[in-house]
Amino acid sequence: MTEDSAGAEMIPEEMIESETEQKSITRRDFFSSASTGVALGAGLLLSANPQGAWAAPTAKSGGSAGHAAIPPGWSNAFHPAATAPLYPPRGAPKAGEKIHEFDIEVGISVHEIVPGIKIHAFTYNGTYPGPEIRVPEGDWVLVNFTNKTSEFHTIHWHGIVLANEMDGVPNGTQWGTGPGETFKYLFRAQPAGTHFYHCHNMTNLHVQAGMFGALIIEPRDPKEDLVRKVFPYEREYTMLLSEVDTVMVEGQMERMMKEMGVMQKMNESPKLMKEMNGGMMGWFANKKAFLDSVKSGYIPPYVAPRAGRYPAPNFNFFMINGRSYPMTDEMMIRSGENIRVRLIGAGAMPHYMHLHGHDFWHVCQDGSPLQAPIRLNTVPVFPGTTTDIIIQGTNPGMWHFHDHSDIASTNNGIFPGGMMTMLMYEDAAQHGVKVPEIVQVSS
Ligand SMILES: [Cu+2]
Repeated sequence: MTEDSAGAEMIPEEMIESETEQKSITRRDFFSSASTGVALGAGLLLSANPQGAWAAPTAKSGGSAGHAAIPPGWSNAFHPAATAPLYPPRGAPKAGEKIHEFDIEVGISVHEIVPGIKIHAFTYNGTYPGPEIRVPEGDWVLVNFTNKTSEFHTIHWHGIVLANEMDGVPNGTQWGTGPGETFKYLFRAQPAGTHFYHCHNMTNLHVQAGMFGALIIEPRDPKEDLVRKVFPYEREYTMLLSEVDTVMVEGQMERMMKEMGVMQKMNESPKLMKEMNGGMMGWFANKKAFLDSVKSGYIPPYVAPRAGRYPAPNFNFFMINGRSYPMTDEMMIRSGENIRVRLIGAGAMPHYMHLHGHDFWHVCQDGSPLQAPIRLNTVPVFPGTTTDIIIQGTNPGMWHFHDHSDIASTNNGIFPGGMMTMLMYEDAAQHGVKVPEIVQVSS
């Protein structure tokens, strides 16, 4: 425990799930019968399959891509209707359609970023980040979301084309899910590709505190996956990129516990929340109500912030899947192998992921295959975007893969650390390359 996390003692022990007691996601897959009991209103019919226009590759990928501008076999014709949903986003599961059911609970956990640095976290099922959800396109996803904290939370399904009521925007598409409440999210998994989910309440705190996770939608027919056709691969890695100001998170978690009583009262009465009309939390019925309040003396919190309440974050830890170097997981590869890496900009800062000793292919953006893959050695991953790359095993060794923004290569300002991992060749020795096993924590 560091001085930075001095607020930790303020949180009652019973609120905290031990990091060793993390619950795994439970999953039940079933097919819909006529009585699913979850209806979303009338369905919207679409007559065309917009992805049907995607031309199939015409040639087999012929070995190494070499210096070709575009890998052989890549063909992704532009289609003006391609952003129309493949399946109607509204409506309920019909008989015979598959439903993947998940139970997700948000609780408070202690999360260790690197040895010696622990923070209190809001976690989906006890892990930071939350569990990866992976489903085929077109199937239904049913998530029973239960809140075991004293705060309001939601789950926003980022990049998913779904019914408006399922979008997870608190006081927008739903009331925030309050203490002890359960909200059922039901949506079709579409479009295929790399996506993620996160809390949409007080995102500056809640996302830093751990409320995000990967949502991977597999193509209905994996054999028709353009990426896989051109770059056959067996192994893939998902990397959620984010950062945290540990001082801010600990301070605000402490404050949250102090306000617990008021929050619970508001939860008992959404009406009360409306009546308060911005008096406490800054929620207004509409723009006019907000402007009227300002005219009659209401001072928005950003005008005169109470000391220490909303400090701009000063990020001091930069993470891949919730851990900083040297605790990040390595990527494994063999000579001649393709691996797919799904990079997700889950935090608030851009990151510039750079691979040593290789070029790679940027193949998908925000889930969709690009018009043509782009050959790069550094790819920017902006907040809210996802970027899929293919790394080809062409240069045995141990290679750095990291955010090239130098501030993100530190832990609390000390190099090396942060958003860094290694591409490790399993067959390096067979190729005469000696790969050292070194862990460095200071320079
Ligand atoms: Cu939240």
